[in-house]
Amino acid sequence: MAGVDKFGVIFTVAFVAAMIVIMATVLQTDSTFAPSTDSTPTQTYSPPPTQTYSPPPTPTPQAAPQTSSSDNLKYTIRGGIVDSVSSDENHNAVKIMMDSRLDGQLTITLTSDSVTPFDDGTYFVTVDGEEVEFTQVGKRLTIDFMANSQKIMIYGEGYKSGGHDMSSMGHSDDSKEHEAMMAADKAAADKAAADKAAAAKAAAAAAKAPMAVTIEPVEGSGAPGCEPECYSPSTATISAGGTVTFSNTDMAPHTSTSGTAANGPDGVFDTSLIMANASFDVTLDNAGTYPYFCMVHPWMEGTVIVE
Ligand SMILES: [Cu+2]
Repeated sequence: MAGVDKFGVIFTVAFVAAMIVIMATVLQTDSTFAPSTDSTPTQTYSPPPTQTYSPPPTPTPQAAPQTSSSDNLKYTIRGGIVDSVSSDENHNAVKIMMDSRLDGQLTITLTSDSVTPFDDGTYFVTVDGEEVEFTQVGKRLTIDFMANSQKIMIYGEGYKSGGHDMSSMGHSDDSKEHEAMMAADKAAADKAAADKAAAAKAAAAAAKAPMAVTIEPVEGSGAPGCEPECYSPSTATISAGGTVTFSNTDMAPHTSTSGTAANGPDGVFDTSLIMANASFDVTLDNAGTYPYFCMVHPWMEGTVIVE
């Protein structure tokens, strides 16, 4: 019995001790849930920030838009990189040199300083010398280009109207524009030459000999001494089919007889004697040079040229 009791006492003591520990634990635990009746701040648990791994952005130069500004022009490009942007004042143009490995698109915002648009506010764009379509919103142009394109030119007022300066066209990297402009200039020159020829022809027509002319004996031609210009004009020119009016404004009667005083009349025409204040018309249809003289005063000689 004593052994049993001893064991029971030890068990009881151990049990009580265990209960005390349990109660203490429960009470302590309860205290954390009890409403706070004093100013002791409630302990709250704040977990440390979760560390998350963010890989650095993978550089993708061919696909990522490259945005920058050069020469005060803002642009964005896809499919390539821009090497340079510059204004070409001689051509009133902006030149964009680029390296494109893919089909891409350039969006650029122009300024009044860089290139002046045409009167309607638009521009003229070439990619490697070929005119291309583009989208324009205000001064922002969006230009598509093919892979391996190297140069975009944006032209404004003065390009189409021929305002470029010939002396400034020697840039080796402008060879295609140069050739295009030379071709345009040649066409313009050809047209100018054609216009000039047409004008010359018109001028020649305007300068064509008249269809009528009046020839008069000079005053006092009835006596020697007026030669070799006893008729005025002494050489007259008319067009074929034109008419020569021999008008006698002198006091003496005269004739105008084709031929020469030396060889006599040749029979082409003869006014016969024209009295003072009278006249005689001769119509000549065939081109040629017709000498004539006065039968009365053989020192009077003249020439009619028919063209
Ligand atoms: Cu005469």
